[in-house]
Amino acid sequence: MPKSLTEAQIAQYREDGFLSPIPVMGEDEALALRAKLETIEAEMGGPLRGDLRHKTHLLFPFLADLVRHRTILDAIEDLLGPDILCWSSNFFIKEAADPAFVSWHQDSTYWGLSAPDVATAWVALTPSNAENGAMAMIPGSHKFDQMPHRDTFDRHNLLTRGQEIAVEVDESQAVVLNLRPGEMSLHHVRVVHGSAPNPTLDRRIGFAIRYIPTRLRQLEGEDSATLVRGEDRFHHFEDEPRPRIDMDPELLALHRQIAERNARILYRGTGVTSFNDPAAIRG
Ligand SMILES: O=C(O)CCC(=O)C(=O)O
Repeated sequence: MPKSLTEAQIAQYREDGFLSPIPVMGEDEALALRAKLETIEAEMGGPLRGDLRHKTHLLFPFLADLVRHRTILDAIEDLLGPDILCWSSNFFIKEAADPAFVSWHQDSTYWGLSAPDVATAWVALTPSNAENGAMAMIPGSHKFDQMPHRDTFDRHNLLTRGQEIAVEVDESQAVVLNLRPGEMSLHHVRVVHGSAPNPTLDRRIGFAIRYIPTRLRQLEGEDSATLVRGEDRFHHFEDEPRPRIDMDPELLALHRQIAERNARILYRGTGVTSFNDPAAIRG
């Protein structure tokens, strides 16, 4: 018996590789999260950059709560089962009138995980639509195997290596995911997706949360994750602590170590070793 999705929604996810939109919280609540982010940005003197966009739930209690949000986890449990790790999270922020974009790609390409059983909950903190560069998906493309990608390191490409699929994508099949603040989409780690720039006068902000079942392994080195539901009987990933205060100095040091280790996995073979490397700064 599913926790929150209907059997039809689960079947649609399995068929298309994504599901959208799913309400998570009220619009007011999502806009309050945006305001919280923007207060932090104002205090820090600008948008989060480099490793601060990676696993940001280890640095701020409001994001630690979001990755544990019951509505999100109920839907994830319907797709991945009861024992769930939050493996990662990333802010995808497109500024107003911003050339930043995301090329067609499969998430699985450089993540090093042992199986393609990974679901992303992409939570909208602003509207996300065809006008401001929402994600678009190619239905059914998650059923393909891993496809070849090439790195571009285009500085406007929000992906780590600016990677793009090295084969033709039939864009006429693309489905744009329209979200209101407080809604999420769910997508499979192998589905082909991307997004266009944001020419509008407001920012487009999404927080992408990557969930895995506890049985998965990291094949490319040591890794850590946050148990967010159920039990971890495998201990393939080191446990991560929950932040008590914003930018807790002890967690900041740990977060940096974790991010550097993750960067070595995600950038392997490129010479880049940190999200703070100039070649890795995006947006
Ligand atoms: O936010 C975007 O436009 C792209 C995000 C993305 O590729 C992802 O969450 O996997």
